[in-house]
Amino acid sequence: MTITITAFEKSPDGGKGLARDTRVRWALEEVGQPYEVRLVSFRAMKEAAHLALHPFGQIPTYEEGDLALFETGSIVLHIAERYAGLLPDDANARARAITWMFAALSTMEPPILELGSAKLLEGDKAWNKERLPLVEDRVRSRLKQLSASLRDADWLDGAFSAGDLMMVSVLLRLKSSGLLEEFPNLAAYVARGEARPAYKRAFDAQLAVNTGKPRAG
Ligand SMILES: N[C@@H](CCC(=O)N[C@@H](CS)C(=O)NCC(=O)O)C(=O)O
Repeated sequence: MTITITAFEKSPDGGKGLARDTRVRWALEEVGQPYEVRLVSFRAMKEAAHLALHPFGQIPTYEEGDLALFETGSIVLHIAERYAGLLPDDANARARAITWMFAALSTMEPPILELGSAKLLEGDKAWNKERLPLVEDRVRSRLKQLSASLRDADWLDGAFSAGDLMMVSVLLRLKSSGLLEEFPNLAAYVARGEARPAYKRAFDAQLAVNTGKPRAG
């Protein structure tokens, strides 16, 4: 059955891989499933056809036969449950990997997104100089806890899983902030994720859309 996802026709990040279709592409590459991409403009995302797939008018979406999904947490979990390669067989280890997916999305991502908004959308406000260090500290305190949990392991809980895929995807947003470098084990963890061949294929595919260059190979 053909899998089709949606992605930005032109990503605001110019192809740095921060648009969330990258994590879905990465999951599909990890499990070896081919997929098609329907590119959507900002205007089309708010029109009825796309809103029927995504009530909040965003990307990515995921279609497979009769199934249509939105929210990357749900999409990546679906891929991980349907295809082998992203979740361990052992039931408890599987539950822990899913827990890390939730941790990435509901504990780590919110303060990281808040930092992005504070820099990009509120940089010109008089109060931003006072607020920004507070927002940075909230991110730092989560990174410190995550760093203590990871210690010197390669991945969060044994073998690479959908939990790591989601966590690395979320942490990648901090790359230009300098915060990751304060926690060398986390910087190395993110680099390990980026070095995975499946991530590279996903990254290159979204970059090709944004630079107009066809995918190599
Ligand atoms: N929680 C959603 C967030 C989706 C999201 O924020 N998508 C962004 C692109 S990465 C988007 O479509 N932004 C355009 C908009 O909100 O109008 C998920 O994980 O799928």
